[in-house]
Amino acid sequence: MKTLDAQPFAYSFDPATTALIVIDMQRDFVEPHGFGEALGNDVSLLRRAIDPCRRLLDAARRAGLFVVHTREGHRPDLSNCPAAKLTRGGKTFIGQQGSMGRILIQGEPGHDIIPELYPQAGEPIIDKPGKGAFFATDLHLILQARGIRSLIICGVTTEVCVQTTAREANDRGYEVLIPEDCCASYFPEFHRAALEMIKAQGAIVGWVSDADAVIDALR
Ligand code: C5J
Repeated sequence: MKTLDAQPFAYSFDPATTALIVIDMQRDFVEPHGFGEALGNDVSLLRRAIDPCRRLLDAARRAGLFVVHTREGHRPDLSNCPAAKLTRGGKTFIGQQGSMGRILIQGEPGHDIIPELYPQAGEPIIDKPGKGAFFATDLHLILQARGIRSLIICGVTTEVCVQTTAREANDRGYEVLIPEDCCASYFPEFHRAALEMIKAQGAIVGWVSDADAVIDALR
């Protein structure tokens, strides 16, 4: 077992039954001209998570952790994009042509994971139509088949896909740890509030730590 300082109290995990889940580190969210920017966001705010994520990813790979990546997106014919999501806010961005291809559409350049965190051979990529990585995917089956019981969850954005996935994971019986500097939001106050909610009430959803503490524990 490895133990590290975390909030609200120390967190212990067994690397053999722990997976690192990297949520939606896609060009559409992190780079200009994608989905994030189409929604009016300053995507540069998300880039603070890239270096801590890369260091954590390297450490996880060295330690032999099971690594899983996710991508949010939809089929080219939009058949798995509910109308409520397509027209949210009265405007349609998903499926529109942008400079990185059609926005949030599987197979387009913008849908791909950023080069800094690109998956290696053998690391599953979960394509998800929703915010949570467990909804309408085979993530739970894949983790169960590997005997995974704890998840280290990082990626973007903190209060949307990271938090939704953490809540889904908690309800399925996984221990959840979030390294705060490995997540980011277009709204820094939402980042802070989401992490407060996760670790409140004695880790009601999970624990919060940072990249250095997890990397040290993995050494
Ligand atoms: C959003 C995500 N924010 N990956 N997706 O729409 O957090």
